[in-house]
Amino acid sequence: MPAVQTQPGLVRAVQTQPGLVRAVLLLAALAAAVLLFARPPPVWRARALAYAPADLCESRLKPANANLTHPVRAAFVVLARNSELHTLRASIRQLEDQFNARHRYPYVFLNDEPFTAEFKQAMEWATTGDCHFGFVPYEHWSMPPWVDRPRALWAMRAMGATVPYGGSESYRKMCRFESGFFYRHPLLDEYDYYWRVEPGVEFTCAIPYDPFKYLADTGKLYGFAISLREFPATVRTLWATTNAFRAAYPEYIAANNTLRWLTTPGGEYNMCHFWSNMEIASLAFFRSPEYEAYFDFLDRAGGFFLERWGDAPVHSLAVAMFLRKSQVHFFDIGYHHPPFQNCPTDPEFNARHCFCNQNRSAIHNSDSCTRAWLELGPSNA
Ligand SMILES: Nc1nc2c(ncn2[C@@H]2O[C@H](COP(=O)(O)OP(=O)(O)OP(=O)(O)O)[C@@H](O)[C@H]2O)c(=O)[nH]1
Ligand SMILES: *[C@@H]1O[C@H](CO)[C@@H](O)[C@H](O)[C@H]1NC(C)=O
Ligand SMILES: *[C@@H]1O[C@H](CO)[C@@H](O)[C@H](O)[C@H]1NC(C)=O
Ligand SMILES: *[C@@H]1O[C@H](CO)[C@@H](O)[C@H](O)[C@H]1NC(C)=O
Ligand SMILES: [Mg+2]
Repeated sequence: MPAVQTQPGLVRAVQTQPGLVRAVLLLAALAAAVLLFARPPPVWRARALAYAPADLCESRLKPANANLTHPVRAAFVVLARNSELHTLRASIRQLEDQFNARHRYPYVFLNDEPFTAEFKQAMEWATTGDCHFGFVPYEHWSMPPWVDRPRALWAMRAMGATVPYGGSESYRKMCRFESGFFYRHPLLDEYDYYWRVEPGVEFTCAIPYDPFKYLADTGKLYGFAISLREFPATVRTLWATTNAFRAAYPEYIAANNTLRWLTTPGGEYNMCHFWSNMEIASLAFFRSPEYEAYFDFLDRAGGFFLERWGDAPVHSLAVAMFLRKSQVHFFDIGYHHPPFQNCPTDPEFNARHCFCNQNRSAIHNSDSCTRAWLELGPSNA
């Protein structure tokens, strides 16, 4: 009669070990409370929802590349619309001629809408590297649910035509995606470095070395070609929010950081930023706990929509907080994203390998912050 025996056994356990039972009941109650009330914070909830349906991610591998090994796990990352096929094709042909035909690094194309068959075929033909086409899920391309939508729409209308894309919601989604999500796309999982390429840019000189390998060999984490000053109206509270982040996470701020590059003598933001449409950088930098904490902090503040925070100042403020000067590299390559360009300074290199005019280089523009970057003295932080 085992059933009869276990009943008194249980009763005896309750009588002799009331502490244990109380602990079990308390744990059960706690578990119920957690399940019922403690929903994850919005950022994590949004991230948990994110997915990239398998049928919207496609890899087109070139048989000739089957046995190719690269010195660095790296890829070009191109966010583009189907309608940008032709301007992108022109940019990629130049990139291939000036650099990639000799290296055959792969490409990752991303879009918030499915790529058309025509787009995929054109990119496959324009490139020497393997092509991967990825879909950006809604959760990574949207105004998050915790942003006050009427207030955001009002802010967009108010900014309107006073600054480029001031009234555009899709531009804001793009900036948020490029700030906090591109590096989380599953198609990037197998890479350590990326090079951002946009439709319509030009590569005006041969690139006779491998920038990815250069970063890896030197232990540098971020590279840029052009720096500029941001439109103040787009980042009204970005600096205050960044200061709040620094106060909340002092352990994340590098001892020898480069914040002095982008602050005024009065301690305000001087609007300097690396122009992020061309960056060659480490993905580990973006995937780091400090970068992710910074992005989440900004995302919760809502400024991507309540103002028009660009991914360029966001990346730059992160670089300035988390990296030393020696971890950042100025790639003096021939690069043109209208209306600004970088044209290499060395006259002999320029004459032999370029079709740009050094006099037109953004480094001569008073809005460029590149000279200030190069002349930045040692940190006294
Ligand atoms: N798929 C997709 N890509 C977009 C969208 N908006 C912008 N992009 C891409 O995001 C990048 C930045 O957008 P751009 O329009 O070039 O913005 P910008 O560089 O600040 O400004 P301009 O180049 O002067 O227009 C480019 O690679 C675009 O192709 C969009 O709605 N959907
Ligand atoms: C790749 O390597 C395999 C095994 O060595 C070989 O059979 C194949 O022909 C190679 N493919 C190419 C494209 O070189
Ligand atoms: C910061 O820079 C100083 C001077 O170059 C150096 O002595 C110190 O070790 C650096 N600190 C860190 C944490 O890199
Ligand atoms: C660049 O500017 C200098 C000084 O004004 C001038 O002498 C030179 O011819 C210019 N170069 C080109 C390629 O226009
Ligand atoms: Mg652009």
